[in-house]
Amino acid sequence: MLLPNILLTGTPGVGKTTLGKELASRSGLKYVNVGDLAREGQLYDGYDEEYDCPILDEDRVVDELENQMSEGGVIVDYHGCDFFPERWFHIVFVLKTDNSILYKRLENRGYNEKKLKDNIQCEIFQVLHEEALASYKEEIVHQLPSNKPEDLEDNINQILKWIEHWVKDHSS
Ligand code: DAT
Repeated sequence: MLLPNILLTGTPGVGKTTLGKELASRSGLKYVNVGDLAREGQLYDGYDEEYDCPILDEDRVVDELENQMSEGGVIVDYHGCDFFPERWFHIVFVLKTDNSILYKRLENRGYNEKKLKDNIQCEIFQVLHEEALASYKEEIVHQLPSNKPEDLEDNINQILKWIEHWVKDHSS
């Protein structure tokens, strides 16, 4: 059976991991967290002193994922999306969270002032939405609200329905 690949993107803290894991367990699709994948495989290329974090080796991440992406049925979670091959994804969801809610979530994560400010600005200026629109066809890019538990439930149900339709359309 053919299964679609789904990209979940958005500013850190908007709820990609929460949605991705729950969606995977309810759809049977595989969940891949690119941050975890990079950490496990040390897929890094240098260190960013300003942001105090390793720099992702995007080419190695793409190589690492290529086989499973061509098989299909993968949910990818990352706060960036312009380096994945466009052909990988059948649909792209950009999660959105209100600033005050996102601020609290990131504060709880122990982010320092600079990291907090940069991430809130990233959300205000819709950086990931712009990046998604610049990297994928407009008609496959969708924004999803991600403020409260009911949003999570709505998003899961909406995506499960979309998967069901996609599978029906691609069987025969
Ligand atoms: P991300 O993977 O985008 O960095 P996350 O899934 O780790 O984000 O979520 C960050 C925090 O927000 C975490 O404590 C769970 C919470 N959260 C996620 N989605 C939510 C929602 N729809 N309603 C309330 N809290 C949510």
